[in-house]
Amino acid sequence: GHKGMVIWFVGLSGSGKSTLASELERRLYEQGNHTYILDGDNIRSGLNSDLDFSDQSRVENIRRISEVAKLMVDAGLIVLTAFITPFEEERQKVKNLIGAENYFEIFVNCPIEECEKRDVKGLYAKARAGEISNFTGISSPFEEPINPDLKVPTHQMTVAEGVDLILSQLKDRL
Ligand code: GGZ
Repeated sequence: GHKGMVIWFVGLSGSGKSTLASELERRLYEQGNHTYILDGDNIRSGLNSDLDFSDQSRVENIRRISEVAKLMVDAGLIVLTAFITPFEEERQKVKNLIGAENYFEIFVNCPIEECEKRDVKGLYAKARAGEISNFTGISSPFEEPINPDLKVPTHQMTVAEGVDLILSQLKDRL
């Protein structure tokens, strides 16, 4: 039995946020927790389908997600979010809205060179070619988190090691 909380992943496209979130969800579920993942697949396609990748839309994207996450925390869920969340000011607002005691911020600090080398979806190539504008890390800013609860360098560890690290740090917060 746990109280609701938010595990908020921050990082570049291709850094591994969604991969870590789904494996972490699997492990938390095994331990009897009730979880929910918020990511681009279920948020940007629906609730936030009116938003693009301008700075203003990213701010609004994160604002709505944080309000949804807050409702889910009130319902007692462990919410895992996987969004770039490029601005420090927005991350501070999320933390204030959710409450610091229920907020755990994970910086998936894979360097852009490695994200671009992976280029899982071919988006970096398109951004370099000018086919995608406002692309984070190339033509749109990414502000590194100032004080994350944890950093997970996915270029230096396996998914399983990353999730073990998260669970070890999360233990006394669950
Ligand atoms: C960044 C973009 C862009 C641009 C499409 N910039 O790797 P992905 O594909 O699956 O995840 C990225 C996702 C980023 O959306 P977020 O909601 O996480 O961003 S933010 O928190 O800044 O609001 C990427 C895809 O959308 N994508 N165009 N221009 N990522």
